[in-house]
Amino acid sequence: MDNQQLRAHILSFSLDGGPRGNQGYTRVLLQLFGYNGHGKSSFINSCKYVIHEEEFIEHAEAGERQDHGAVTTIRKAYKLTENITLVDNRGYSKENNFQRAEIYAQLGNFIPIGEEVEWKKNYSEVMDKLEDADLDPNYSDFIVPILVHSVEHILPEEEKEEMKELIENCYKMTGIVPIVVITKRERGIVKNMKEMFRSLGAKEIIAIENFTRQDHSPAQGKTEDILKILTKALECVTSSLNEERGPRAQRVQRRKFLLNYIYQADLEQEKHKWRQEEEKKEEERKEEERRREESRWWWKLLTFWKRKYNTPANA
Ligand SMILES: Nc1nc2c(ncn2[C@@H]2O[C@H](COP(=O)(O)OP(=O)(O)OP(=O)(O)O)[C@@H](O)[C@H]2O)c(=O)[nH]1
Ligand SMILES: [Mg+2]
Repeated sequence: MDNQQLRAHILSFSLDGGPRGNQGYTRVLLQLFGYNGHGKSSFINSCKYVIHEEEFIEHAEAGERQDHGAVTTIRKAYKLTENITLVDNRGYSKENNFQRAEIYAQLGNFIPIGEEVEWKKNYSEVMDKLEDADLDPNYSDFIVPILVHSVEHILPEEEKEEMKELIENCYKMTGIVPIVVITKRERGIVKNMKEMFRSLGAKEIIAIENFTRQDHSPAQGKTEDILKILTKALECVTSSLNEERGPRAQRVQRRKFLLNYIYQADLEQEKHKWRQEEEKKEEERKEEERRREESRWWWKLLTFWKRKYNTPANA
């Protein structure tokens, strides 16, 4: 298919086309996630540009912060077509387990769209947030996760295991292996990055160059890559809807996984605190021992000098 045909296919996509109908889903939600500054917001602008616009518009604010913090902090939805919406989730840097739980909650749509995402630090804070969101549960969004990763960020060995777990858990939360979008393709070796993600369990990996405020001159190749990602995402939806999905039962299953994850994160944090306290106590005990040893030493020295100089000369 050429770009025009791909565009037409995306614009006319409907959830009702399969043999089992839409199974209760009314829209496709493309959930973007990934590290801060890797190009999630730019990807949204690129999608809007290639689907609709004559001119480039920055719908989602994109940029870089001096302190490497997140530019996007509010979880926002951008309607792409009648049936497809993109969600710009809050990016992360080096997350702890509670931040991860919130990423999973964002991915599974357990956190309302349109709200500021503040990373929570403990069990009760995360649980409060989830319970508030559960007042109005959403069963009708078909979620396709899209992991956005810059080719510039080569993962150190210790982060690879975490990324693998993230990909696996993302599948558990959505039923779909995330599509990996490698951004800034001209700034690194795409082949190596693709191999790395494949070794971590990713199946669909597409490298792109986003349209940005600085560079948005029309380019067939760039447009095609972005249309390919959207087409891939819709293929996932179609093939998934050929199977029985059961949105409600799935949501219950995912909620269980999430609660268990938060519980484990809490246990981990408690263990970590306990270990830190034990280490502190051990340090204090050693310090006390050292002080006692020192004072014993001084006492011995004092006794020695006393004996030596207090002894009468004629004794
Ligand atoms: N050259 C190039 N620059 C890009 C590309 N994608 C994004 N950028 C630039 O990278 C910077 C960060 O992009 P954003 O889209 O704001 O990244 P983000 O993932 O939304 O970041 P947060 O909201 O902070 O999590 C911006 O200056 C973009 O112009 C790309 O494919 N190529
Ligand atoms: Mg952003």
